[in-house]
Amino acid sequence: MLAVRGILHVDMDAFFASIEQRDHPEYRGKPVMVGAPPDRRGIIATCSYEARKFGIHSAMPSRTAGRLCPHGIYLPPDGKKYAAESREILAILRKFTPEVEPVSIDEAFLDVTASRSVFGDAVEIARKIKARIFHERGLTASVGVASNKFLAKIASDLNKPDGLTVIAEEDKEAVLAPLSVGRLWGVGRVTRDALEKHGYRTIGDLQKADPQHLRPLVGSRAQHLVDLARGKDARPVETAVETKSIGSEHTFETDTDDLLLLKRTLWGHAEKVARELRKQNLAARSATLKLRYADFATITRQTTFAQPTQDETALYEPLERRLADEKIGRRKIRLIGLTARALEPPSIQLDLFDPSAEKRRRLAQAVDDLRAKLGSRAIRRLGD
Ligand code: TTP
Ligand code: MG
Repeated sequence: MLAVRGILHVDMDAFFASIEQRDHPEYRGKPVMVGAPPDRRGIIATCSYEARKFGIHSAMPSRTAGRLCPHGIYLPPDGKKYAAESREILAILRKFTPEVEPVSIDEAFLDVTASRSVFGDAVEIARKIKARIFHERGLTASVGVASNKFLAKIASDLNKPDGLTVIAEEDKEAVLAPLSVGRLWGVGRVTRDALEKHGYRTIGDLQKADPQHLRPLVGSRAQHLVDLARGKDARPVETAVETKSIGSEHTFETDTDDLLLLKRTLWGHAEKVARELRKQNLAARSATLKLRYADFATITRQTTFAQPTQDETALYEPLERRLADEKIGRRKIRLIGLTARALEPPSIQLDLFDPSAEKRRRLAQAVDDLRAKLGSRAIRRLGD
């Protein structure tokens, strides 16, 4: 028999509000609403758990919230800050497996089936993820652990905030049974009303149902819904990379034809981009060199790597050759840039075939960690 999959669902607690409480200690322990102000039209995006005791929730009109909790703290959303936080959290998740599927700004699925031999069983990995998010980002997450996506998502919601909930294979039907049919994927208000009208109120009611009897209500989805109700869901975690490219560029104070200066600047870009790739745990399949001449004419030159890389030397060398091909000297350069493209989670297996790449990766990671601790000027690698 195939081993049971290890699927995690990670969902941050009161995400926008928790970030504000982290950044403003004076808001901690208090009802915090993020969204439109209480005296204006508009809604609350989310609120802290302290505010939920007043009956406030996401998508509630701000004026209603204002009546329920007049002395609460009302803050405008800072979308940029939340998106940046989301990327930091995803980077932590990708340390445990490349199989990460971001679902929204504060939630993701992970398939840790193959990571278990490295990090411990799925529950242990869930614990480690929660601890890292807490220590590195100062935020709490709720994590669900199960054998598939549907169950993991149900699980992460069962003990919020700061929860870690496991749904074991042998318990899955019993855990699902009391929940409303509205919790099943694909069951919106209309389908739920139709099901309830015919006596299917809980998931337990559907577990016993004959798909033939459901067909008039939900059509071709009948069998699928009964499977879900019984905790069966074969959908894979779909790895997607939302960052399309990572780049760095520099405009010189005065236009230059100094090849050494151009190369040194390009190396600086390669270092910066490689560091960001490692931070986001991504590797590039290709990279481009961008040159803008004094007359603003702009060219790009692309290189494709034999293997996806997050290594500065690998990024730099082919582009240095492209730069040399450009016969700098006839026209001066105004800007030079380097962009890593076609990003994907690095393949651990591929690295194993090239031990020197893996060694360089580890050295680079160690340098990054030290730099983060000591400040970027504190340590320089040979050749910097
Ligand atoms: P959720 O995960 O639904 O909510 P949450 O993280 O605030 O709280 P919980 O502990 O229950 O998970 O959504 C994540 C973020 O998305 C949330 O912080 C704000 C934003 N959001 C909206 O802007 N509008 C909405 O209607 C919802 C539901 C969320
Ligand atoms: Mg959340």
